[in-house]
Amino acid sequence: MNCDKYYPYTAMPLPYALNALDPHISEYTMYFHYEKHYKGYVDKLNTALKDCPLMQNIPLECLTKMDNADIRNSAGGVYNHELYFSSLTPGGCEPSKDLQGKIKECFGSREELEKKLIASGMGIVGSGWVWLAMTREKHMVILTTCNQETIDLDRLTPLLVIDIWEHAYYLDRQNRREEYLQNVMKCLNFNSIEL
Ligand code: MN3
Repeated sequence: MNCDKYYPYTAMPLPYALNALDPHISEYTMYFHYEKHYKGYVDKLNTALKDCPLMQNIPLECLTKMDNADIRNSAGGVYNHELYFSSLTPGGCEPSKDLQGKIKECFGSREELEKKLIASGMGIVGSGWVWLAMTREKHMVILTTCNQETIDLDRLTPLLVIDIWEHAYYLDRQNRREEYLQNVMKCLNFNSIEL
């Protein structure tokens, strides 16, 4: 996640090359997504915080809940995208034994988990995010948020997130969101999850 926890924020380095997720997600899409959309949110957040000295010492996680819409949306744009890029890895990876057990306990199987992630992504009207998260009771759940909203980070630990904004897939797949989601399933970074 963001190396600089406080203002001024700098962009997280992409953990893989721009073309590393090809053919599931093209270099062209990753270029615009990482270089333009994500870095744009980092800039917007710094601009929004520039004249708010009291907000500059508040951690990013808390900024995602602020009343000020400029700050909240920009902070969500930074936080959500950093988790999204970290949720993907070239070629995907197998969950650890412990994680496999947890997935079985909460969803029945990895196949069922993937089906539910895809169905949740298909269910979003407009732009948003699909989250795999852990409750305080150590139960894994799937949640969705709209626009740049983040899940309640006081009550839930985010494990993976999938970007359902059209910019995440439109260049590659136009309106075929399900095809995008199927391809994301092949890139999920289960190694990023700590139980
Ligand atoms: Mn995005």
